[in-house]
Amino acid sequence: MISTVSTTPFSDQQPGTSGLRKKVRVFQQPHYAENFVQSVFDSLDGHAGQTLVVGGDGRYLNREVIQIVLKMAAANGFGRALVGQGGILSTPAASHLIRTSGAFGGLILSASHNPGGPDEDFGIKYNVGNGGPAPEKVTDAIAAHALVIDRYKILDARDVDIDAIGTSRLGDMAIEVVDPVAAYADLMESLFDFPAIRAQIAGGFTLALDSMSAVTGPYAVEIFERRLGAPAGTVLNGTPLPDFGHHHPDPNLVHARALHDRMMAPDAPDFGAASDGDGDRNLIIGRHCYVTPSDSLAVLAANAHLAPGYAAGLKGIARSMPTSGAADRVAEKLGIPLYETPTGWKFFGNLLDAGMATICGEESAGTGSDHVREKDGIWAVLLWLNILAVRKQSVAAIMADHWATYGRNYYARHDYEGIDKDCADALMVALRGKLGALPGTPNSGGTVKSADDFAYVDPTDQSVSRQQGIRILFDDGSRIIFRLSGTGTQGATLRVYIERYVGPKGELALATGDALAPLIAAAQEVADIAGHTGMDRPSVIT
Ligand code: G16
Repeated sequence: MISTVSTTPFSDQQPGTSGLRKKVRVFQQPHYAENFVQSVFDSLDGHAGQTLVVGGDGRYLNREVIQIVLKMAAANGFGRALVGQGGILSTPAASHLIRTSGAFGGLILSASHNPGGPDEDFGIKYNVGNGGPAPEKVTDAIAAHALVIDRYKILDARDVDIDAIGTSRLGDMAIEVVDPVAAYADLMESLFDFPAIRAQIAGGFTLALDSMSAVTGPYAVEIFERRLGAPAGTVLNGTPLPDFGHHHPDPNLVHARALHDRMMAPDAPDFGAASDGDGDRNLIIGRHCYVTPSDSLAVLAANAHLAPGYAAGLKGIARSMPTSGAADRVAEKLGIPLYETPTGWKFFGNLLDAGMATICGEESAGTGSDHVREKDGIWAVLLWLNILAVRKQSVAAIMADHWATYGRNYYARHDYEGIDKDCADALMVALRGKLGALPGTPNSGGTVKSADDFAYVDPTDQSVSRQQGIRILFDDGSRIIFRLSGTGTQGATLRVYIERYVGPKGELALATGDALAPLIAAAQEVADIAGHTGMDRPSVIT
């Protein structure tokens, strides 16, 4: 029987950079998850009788919310739900499943790299039929519905068994519990030269892959240990845990410190990588060689043709605006277009659908291609391994060669976390207020060439997204960018992105902090970060 339950709106259900992310306790309020799920369904047109994909990264509350989603999907007229066994689907695997099943869309339950557990974070994200995150016009509609919602529909029914693979029914809706790993692993095998990678591993090439007790564990064990023959134990922290073992599943130099230290040790493996809560981010570290996400995008784009899935070359490269310009130089050399989008994978979907870009990437440790419509951590690791197997050089040698060819974009992101939201807003307002006066003025970073608030016009549908980050551009091509994170759940996080380009004949082996020191000082001078935030240094540098 379908119940129509009266409810009242919550004022805080506007999706951020990637869906709705809140503390678990916020989601545990009566009607909270239901309101948001109904607001998603109310924003859809034509979903009756269609397929919905449902899965998540296994974090605390995953299983409970899956039951709510299934009962509400049945009550709202979906014809079929595909659920990852145990409620597990990595974000890229969910994207693949949406695409291959012809689903109308999917609900992915994850707060990505944010920590999990009863006192930590949960999230719900809606992906559309191309497998990608809902574009802004959909998330705007969801936000509008959430503000006026007065009822939701849910089936009164027993919980569904999501642990046994097979089919069942929930009211008029069919439920299929599917293997979350196999089809995704097959997709990877179709793109990359598995025999070459397997041969290199058999020849003694060593790997350390940290799944951070999050969703990629089962995927990584299947692909790297079973299909590619890496020794058992290559995958570290490979069992998904609801609280990620009390860790923060964010593959950066702070939270993946153990992997970093192992890769810097005298007896380090040849290649190290980590992925995040829902498996879409990646961290790449060669022996004694950390690779920034922006550099990783550039190297992958420059060498993608070495992998069978990309042998025909790339149609274009897309990167988010704060991501360094390293990929731009690769695009220029390849004679293909480079697209600069706002932060958020959702902005790549149209370019990929239109066949304008093949590879996309972001400074926030995301890289991916047109094989799905999400960023994909394991994909990035496999493309690196394919390139290493063909070039038979170390990661450090490949980086040195890349910089000697294209020059080097020294790059760092400084995060000021947990600051008061009003203070963060005041900093951005003050900065916006002085943009017009900055060009031509000198500071520690050099002379400001131009300053603006990034706006994006999507070349496929002409939709416009404004206020996507403040850019201070210098005469020598250096940049400082300021924006507020859209994925946090507490206070505000100010992100300051700092970049300096040095040509192929310049100094290519500086320590990043030294190379960027004048620009770091300039960021403080221009934005008075310490004055606004009370912090004299960032909480995280990546
Ligand atoms: C999400 C988006 C990414 C974006 C990142 C950073 O990543 O999917 O496209 O780059 O947030 O967002 P922000 O700087 O606003 O915190 P994820 O991995 O959290 O889904």
